[in-house]
Amino acid sequence: LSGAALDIGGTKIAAVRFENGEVAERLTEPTNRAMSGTDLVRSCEQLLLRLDAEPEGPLGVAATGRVTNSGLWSAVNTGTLPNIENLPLAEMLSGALARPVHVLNDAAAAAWAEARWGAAAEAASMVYVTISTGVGGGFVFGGTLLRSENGLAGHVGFMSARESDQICGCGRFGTVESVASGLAIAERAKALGHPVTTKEVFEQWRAGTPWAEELVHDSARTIADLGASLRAGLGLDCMVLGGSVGLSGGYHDLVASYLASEPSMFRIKTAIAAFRHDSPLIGALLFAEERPK
Ligand code: ADP
Ligand code: BMX
Repeated sequence: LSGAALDIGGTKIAAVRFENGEVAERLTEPTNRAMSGTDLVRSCEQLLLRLDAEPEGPLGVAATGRVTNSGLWSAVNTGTLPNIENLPLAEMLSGALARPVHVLNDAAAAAWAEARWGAAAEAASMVYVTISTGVGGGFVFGGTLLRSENGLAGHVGFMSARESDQICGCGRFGTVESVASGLAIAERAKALGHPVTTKEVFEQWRAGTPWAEELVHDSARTIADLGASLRAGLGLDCMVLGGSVGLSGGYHDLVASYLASEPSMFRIKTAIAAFRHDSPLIGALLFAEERPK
């Protein structure tokens, strides 16, 4: 794998140049969620030009939000990214950088990397779930990445969760994202009188602090429940966890422990993303290079 990839997340943007499967260079910057869509794309262009002034070959892009078949990029949770609506992301980037650009949803891209080469390489069917700023998902069945015309396929973060009593930024009541995501964990901590980062909530959880334990357990139980529901609905073999919350030490084991209390039929096998934080980048570049139908 050689070439460039861009990952636009709700918290950070990463641009990486791969050479023979290794990371040759990485540039990151925080995502300015209040920026206009055009300015956000411009800042991505600047990052990519710093990475590679004379680029060759396709650029793979993994972006938070939905990407329609006609290439329009929109936030689903407009509470997270209020200014991203119907932006022709691939067209804008390919025009500015003079190279072919292929855009996928970030979790769909990560699913592709993990299903092809990573933790689910042996599985006939899989879901990748990122627990990050939001909660996203991507499905690969028998070597095919699930996609839909409206770009919504895979958005498991907007399915229902029994632990949530909140209106989600997507407009739905009681979603997985509104209880399990990094942003939700920090917001819930603040509401309990603890205005700390999600990482600090996790540190408090590891130190045995009861309020933090409740929040981390609610998140992990929700993801376990989601995995069991997806297995019931789709018969999936494997759920791969990624994102900074999903990869946080001890989180995967907690999800697995909640799944252990499900009837065996619904106990989906779980794994930690083999490519860790780089799954979306690797999947986006691989997909851009191969362009499977
Ligand atoms: P993005 O959503 O931009 O793809 P990440 O996967 O890094 O980025 O997820 C960002 C979320 O993860 C934020 O809510 C952040 O507070 C949280 N986070 C970052 N590091 C940790 C950590 N070590 N443990 C738990 N949560 C973390
Ligand atoms: C949200 C949604 C998904 C995305 C997921 C993870 C938006 C802006 N994003 O559910 O498209 O896959 O978050 O994204 O509506 P991340 O930024 O948390 O990595």
